Amino acid sequence: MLLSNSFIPILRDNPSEAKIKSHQLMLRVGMIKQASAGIYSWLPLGFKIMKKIEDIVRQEQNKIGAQEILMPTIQSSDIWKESGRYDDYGEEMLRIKDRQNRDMLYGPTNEEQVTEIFRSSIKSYKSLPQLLYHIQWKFRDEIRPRFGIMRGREFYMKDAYSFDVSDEEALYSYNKFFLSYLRTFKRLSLTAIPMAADTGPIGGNLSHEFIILAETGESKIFTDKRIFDLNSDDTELKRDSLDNMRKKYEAFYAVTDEKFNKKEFEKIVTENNRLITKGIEVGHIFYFGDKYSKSMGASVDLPGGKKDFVKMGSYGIGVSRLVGAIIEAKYDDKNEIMKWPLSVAPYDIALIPMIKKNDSSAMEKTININNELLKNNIEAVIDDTDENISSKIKKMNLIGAPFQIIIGKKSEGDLLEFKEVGGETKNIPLSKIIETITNKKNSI
Ligand code: P5A
Repeated sequence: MLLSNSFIPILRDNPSEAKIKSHQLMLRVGMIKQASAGIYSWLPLGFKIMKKIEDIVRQEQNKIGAQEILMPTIQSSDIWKESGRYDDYGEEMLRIKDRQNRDMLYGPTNEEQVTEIFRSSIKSYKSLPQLLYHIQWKFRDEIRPRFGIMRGREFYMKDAYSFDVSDEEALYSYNKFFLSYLRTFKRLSLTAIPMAADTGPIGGNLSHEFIILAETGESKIFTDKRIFDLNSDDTELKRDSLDNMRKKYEAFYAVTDEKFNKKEFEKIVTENNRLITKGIEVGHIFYFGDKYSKSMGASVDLPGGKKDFVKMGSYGIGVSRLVGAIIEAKYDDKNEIMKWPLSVAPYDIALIPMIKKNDSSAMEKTININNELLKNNIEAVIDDTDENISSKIKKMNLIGAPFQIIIGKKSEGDLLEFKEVGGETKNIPLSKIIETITNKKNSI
């Protein structure tokens, strides 16, 4: 991609309305454009990154056997009246009337809609479990939309729903999502800690929020810091293995402020292991049994001829919020350097030619390099403008491709001036650069 042809409107300075670094960077490099309070258009750079995040989320859902569907953004109020949440949800729900004067709404979440789909087709325990998910826009008329897309009114969410025959089976499903969340956030190069949390308007009594540490986060957390040393690498999709994984995490104190109890915290966690800090909630999972299936009549035939209401859970990831969360975790705002994890980087590498007047050689060399990169599935962004080299590097540091090649005096013959952002500059041949990037990509 040539920068001169791109729609990446970069601002010289940080926009004054943005209070946290993710919001600043997103406006500064033109990833998003506000349409109205808490509602944004996604411009090419931001959209590209969000789509890459979405792909990883999708792959990890598919790996645990969840099936993708797409439910509408606009829902009928009838199903919400059945579940009893039409009145409970309050002013956060955007209510709409159609031309027939029917009450409609812009979905803030989809428990009712998916239960309605389930009950109309699945009648027997033999068809269980069912894990369904979609990735769709939501609307919540938040009192205080802020920090850009972090707390938007319109936002992009992956929401999954599980249907099982018993509590025991439902917890197996819950644990599959628990694992898939740990794997998803790891691939996004984030350390997200599962924390016992309140269930709020979704309901139920078992719930975990997945939180990444960030000073600017809205969630207050209280935890035993040893939980950060855990990983789920050896967990398999089997009952015992999943059970052990969740137990391993639950063995450490980790809660949000709604669940915090000072006495308990100080009793269980020794002083040097206590961590009280803030974080960003990037995912939230719930188990609520028959809360929706009972009120909406979603039951299945059991082996002995009896019927029972299915046991359900729901599982959310804030896909649009993750764009901001990754910036909060990775952006060095003092030096104005963003390094996107290779798994979601908008471009793999930046090519920065030093272009002299009446001399096309640097640009020709750059195009040749780009052709070689393309053959190897490496996507580059090329600064073909005639700005000076330091402002070009500044721009590329904000765009955040994780690698850079400067095609100038120090790139002679076969040896190119190459660096991984944040690392040392090396003079190496293109073949070596391709090998380095390909190896890193393959290990994601
Ligand atoms: C779980 C899936 C639910 O809605 N129903 C379906 C359940 N959970 S939740 O915690 O309310 O939301 C899931 C995730 O969505 C993100 N999120 C937001 N992102 C941006 N702006 C918002 N206003 C917003 N509200 C929620 C969070 O990442 C949350 O974990």
